[in-house]
Amino acid sequence: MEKGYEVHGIIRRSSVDFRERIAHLEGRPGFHLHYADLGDSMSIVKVVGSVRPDEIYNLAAQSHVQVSFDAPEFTADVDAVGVIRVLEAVRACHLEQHCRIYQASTSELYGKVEAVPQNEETPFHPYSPYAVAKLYGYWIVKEYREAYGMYCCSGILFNHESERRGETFVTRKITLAAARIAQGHQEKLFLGNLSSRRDWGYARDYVECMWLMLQQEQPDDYVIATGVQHTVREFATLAFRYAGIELRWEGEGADEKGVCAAGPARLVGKVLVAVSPDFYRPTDVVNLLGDPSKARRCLGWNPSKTRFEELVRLMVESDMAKVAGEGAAAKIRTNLAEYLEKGIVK
Ligand code: F7E
Repeated sequence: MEKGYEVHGIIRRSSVDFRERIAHLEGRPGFHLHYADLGDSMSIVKVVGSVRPDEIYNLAAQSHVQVSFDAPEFTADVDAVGVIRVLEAVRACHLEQHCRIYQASTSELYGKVEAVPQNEETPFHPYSPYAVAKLYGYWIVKEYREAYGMYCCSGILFNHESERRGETFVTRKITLAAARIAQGHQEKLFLGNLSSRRDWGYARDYVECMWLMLQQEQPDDYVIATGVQHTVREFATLAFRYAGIELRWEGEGADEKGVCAAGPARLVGKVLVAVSPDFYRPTDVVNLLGDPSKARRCLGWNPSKTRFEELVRLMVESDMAKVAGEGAAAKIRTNLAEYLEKGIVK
């Protein structure tokens, strides 16, 4: 919207409304929402036909890797067949020579990695139902580009995080827990594989790159990453540090623990982080590191705009404020109950 676009988004019908992450956009001129679902071809055809978009950004997916083991069929329907529904909707509306399409592909395609770091030439080895479904999306986009001359691209994005990240992905789970523990609202954080390595970047920077991909003369696929890798353990250490808590790691494997070495007196010596095998995956991708040279060279994109430390700081600061706000709101509610009881307010 900052670029002056009129933006049409699709939302799914649900009995409860979770629109917190776009609440700041609703009601703005040039921002429109439509009910549609990637599992329902006609709904996509109707929206594409009425809006006649210049650009489509398909970020819709069942995007949680662990959940894809529990819901593999749904994941395949939305993440694989959903892509063809978008491509076919564009063709059905005779927009294939006009509308440019961005497909959110993923570093999970490299899965059980065959080389480190990974670039556009690295062989894929998907290692979850999510990754297998996304691999179909990647290839069908390439196919439609070659078969019909459509301007469609896949961005092979490595993990991109922000203050708005869903609370069950590991980064946000950690920053929110660090903020809650620091402010006395949570005792302990349970995680899975602490040694898993990821190339984490800032979503805001990556979205800029998605847009750049659609502004080129020729469509192409690009790896988007920072080229820097950290473990889950390192992310947690830094996040707790920004929340005012120094962690000391003890033990190994399922017995590893993050103990409070320094911080608020009530926490020192306590186990704040522990491992729970509930968060282990049947197959886990453990060594992702992207090589963003092509995006830097061809798109002029800067992979180091927001560094790892800055990303963790932004996320922790946001969650510290959020938790403090929730705490204040809870306190107001408690005071109100007391005032009502004492007849101070009616
Ligand atoms: O896991 C390990 C976990 O769920 C990262 C999605 O956006 O990025 C994301 O996929 C790592 C894994 O993201 C916990 O085993 C340890 O090795 O944050 P995550 P992801 O699976 O990398 C890619 C690019 C996508 O395309 C996906 O859509 O962290 N881990 N302990 C944990 N992960 C979670 N979720 N929870 C834990 O407690």
